[in-house]
Amino acid sequence: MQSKTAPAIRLEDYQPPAYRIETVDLDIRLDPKATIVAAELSVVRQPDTAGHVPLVLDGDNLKLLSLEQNGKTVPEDHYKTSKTALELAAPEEDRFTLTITTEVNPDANTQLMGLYRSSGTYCTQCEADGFRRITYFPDRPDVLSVYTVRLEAPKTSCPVLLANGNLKETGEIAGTGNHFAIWHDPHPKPAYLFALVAGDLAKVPDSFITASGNAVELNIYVEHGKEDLCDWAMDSLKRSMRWDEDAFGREYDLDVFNIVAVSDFNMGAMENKGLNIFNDKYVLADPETATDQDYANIEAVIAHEYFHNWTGNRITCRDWFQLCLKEGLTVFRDQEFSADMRSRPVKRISDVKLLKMHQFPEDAGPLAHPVRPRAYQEINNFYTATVYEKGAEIIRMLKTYLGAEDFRSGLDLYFDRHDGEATTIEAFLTCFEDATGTDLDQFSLWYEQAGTPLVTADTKYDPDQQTLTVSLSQEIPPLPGQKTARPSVVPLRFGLIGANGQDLEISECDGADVSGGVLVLNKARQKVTFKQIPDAPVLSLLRDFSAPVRLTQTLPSEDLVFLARHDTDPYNRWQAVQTLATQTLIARTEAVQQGTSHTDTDSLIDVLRSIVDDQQLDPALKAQALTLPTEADIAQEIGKNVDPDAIHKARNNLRSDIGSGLSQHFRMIAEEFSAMGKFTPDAESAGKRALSNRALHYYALSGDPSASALVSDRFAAANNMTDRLAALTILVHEAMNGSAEALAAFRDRHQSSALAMDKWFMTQATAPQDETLDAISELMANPLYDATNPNRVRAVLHSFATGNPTQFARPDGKGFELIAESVLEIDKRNPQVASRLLTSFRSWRALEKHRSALAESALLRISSSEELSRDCRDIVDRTLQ
Ligand code: B3K
Ligand code: ZN
Repeated sequence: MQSKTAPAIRLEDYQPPAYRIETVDLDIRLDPKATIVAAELSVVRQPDTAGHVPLVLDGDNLKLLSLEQNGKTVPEDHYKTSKTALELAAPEEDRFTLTITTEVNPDANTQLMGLYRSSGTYCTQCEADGFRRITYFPDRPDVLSVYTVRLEAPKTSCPVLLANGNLKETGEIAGTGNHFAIWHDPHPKPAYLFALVAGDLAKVPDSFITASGNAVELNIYVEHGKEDLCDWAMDSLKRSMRWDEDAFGREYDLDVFNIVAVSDFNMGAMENKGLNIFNDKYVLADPETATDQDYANIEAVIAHEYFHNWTGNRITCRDWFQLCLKEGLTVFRDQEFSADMRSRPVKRISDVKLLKMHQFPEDAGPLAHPVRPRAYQEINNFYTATVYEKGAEIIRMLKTYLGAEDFRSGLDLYFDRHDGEATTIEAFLTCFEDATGTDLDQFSLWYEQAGTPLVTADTKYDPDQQTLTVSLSQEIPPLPGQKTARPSVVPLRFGLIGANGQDLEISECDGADVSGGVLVLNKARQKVTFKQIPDAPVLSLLRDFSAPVRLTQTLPSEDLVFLARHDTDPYNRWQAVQTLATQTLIARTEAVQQGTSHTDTDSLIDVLRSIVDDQQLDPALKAQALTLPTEADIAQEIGKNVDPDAIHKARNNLRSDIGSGLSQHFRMIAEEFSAMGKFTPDAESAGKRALSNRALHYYALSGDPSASALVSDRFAAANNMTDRLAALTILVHEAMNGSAEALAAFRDRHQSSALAMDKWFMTQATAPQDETLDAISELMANPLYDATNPNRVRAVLHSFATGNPTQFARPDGKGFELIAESVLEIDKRNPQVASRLLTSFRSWRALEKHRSALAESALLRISSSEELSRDCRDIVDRTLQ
């Protein structure tokens, strides 16, 4: 527990390990309260280690039972243990065997790091530093070892015994009721990829033949009775395996690939070699309990963990500062996979929405950090949107900048050159430099500089010269502790659109490389002149969101309307609608604050009408275009002195105006799709449901007296969770007649499914009414709520703090107090879940004075606790700094 800030770990202090561990032989006898772990390590001193230094092994909360070196008990004066380490006096030999026996208590492990039990099943989580809670070990990603694991447990309670790699042997131990399994993983790996699972689980088997003809056994393990919920996950796994062969030439490399779904898990899933462990939320699905979004998430997370087999496992990180090496690249790969499986533009829009919702505020607030941080207090706090999502954007920019073919050659070289290694961002970029001859020095600034660059673009057309001049600039707004940022390489995909809506051919241009429709901005200020342009075109810039920047472009609103109607780039067409809506919402927020009447919205409604009427447009895209920026998006745009109530009011008014302005359109769409028949989870059907439910929501706000009955009917008639939850959300969030009955009906129908009930919790926790705060206390007292389960905590508290801006930032301070109290309470058991919840305060300084003072006092209350975990101490200190 930390009452003061601990010294930071710094990238510049990196030292290679003094000892390597070639092989690890684990013999684990499982017991709920006293599991015995015997670890035999073959230790090798590194030749370049200066002199003989002690061997320091990490440990956390371990009970040491015995320690032997080359089969002999180590005398007590040859080693010492502390809370965090075992230090063995400098050994004489260059190679020796160390046998360590420790005892751990899985049932007492509430942190869900190391070895713990979830609903009676033993499972592990070792990334980033959980292995040290199982045995003493150099728990760092650059120590790679070959593991052999023997597991022993009672056969009746633990018929399933799993570890990484291939199964070598199984057997029974006569007279004990115990059985054992021996697993061997031939691929050297760091300790964070170790995993074991033991319990009474059902197996859903399948198989896959790799491109080279190797047969791979695939299994998904779940609680008994949930076998039927695994079809989609298995299908996603097989598609991921094939796709990685086709798109990146990467094949699977073991005889078996196991996935286990557990119900208590701190995050989404974990890529342990050959034995992925998942939060069951990202495995289990059927139409009755999972939404279209759940199906899409399962597909993406299954793919993500599978893709780590190459980007993360075969090639791992030298140290945790390089986390984005595996995470950014793997997110990019899973995004591309989903784009190929679904609609590419819709996938891109939803990825960018998530980036702007999570990463942009992080990058603009006190928790901002470079994609490759230079220092950390607690590495588990760096599994952030910046490392993951901005990290993926950097990879995408690299591809845009180099072109698809050169990108692929660089990546092939990376796989070839670094297979089996723990490496760095520099080594990764060098592969692209070597493969293509491009200097990536300036490009590499993306990894070093925190903050979202602000790009401005100003266009001037000269009819006499027939030129279009674009004046561009880039800068990163100042961040505490960061030197003035240097201009980076910003690839801006663009088009010049003529009056007929078609892109112009570009024949001549000065001031930038614009080949392949990408304008490369690499100076602080840059003037680009397009020549031989007979009529003034409209510049469509940052197409496909080709760089993670904020773009300010001086476009008259008629040009925005033009782009919203005609841009051939679906992302920018969507963005134009968003920009129009944002401008309207900001003006309306100001009007609410000043008590004046609000601005005209006819042009926005006309644009939305043309989108609804466009027969060519994919329903999923229409649904995206009809979705207004969230209240959090608007707050972010406003940036300071934020009044969440004014934003809420302004957005509600606009939604009602759109609803009544287009009520007949919405009614028609809602009715047209309501009889879609049998549920299928494909992207096309999901898109139709999204549009239908969006239309239903607007129609509910139209003021039409029949709307409420239509929503209630939809709720009652829904044959799938997507439609049922959409109708429930409308009823509850709009406080409509029938909402209490619908909530009761939902609970009665779904109370046996914890994952479905999370949606019930979340719907109520995000209801924007004042009563929600009391409702939350009731939800937390509900027998179906479990404060020790991370999914339940996220469904109630996290969704309240991040998805209910007016109630979280209530002017009486009770929303902040609820979350502060909860953080302190959860922190005692599970610091990772607590510190994640605590990050919901990150934008507190942008709030108006009264609310920011309330947030500050809630934060100070957390900070004054003497008992804080390192995880929460780190976040609260940075949030307040
Ligand atoms: N690598 C894990 C995340 C581990 C989080 C540790 N606090 C899941 C993933 O990114 O695939
Ligand atoms: Zn990952």
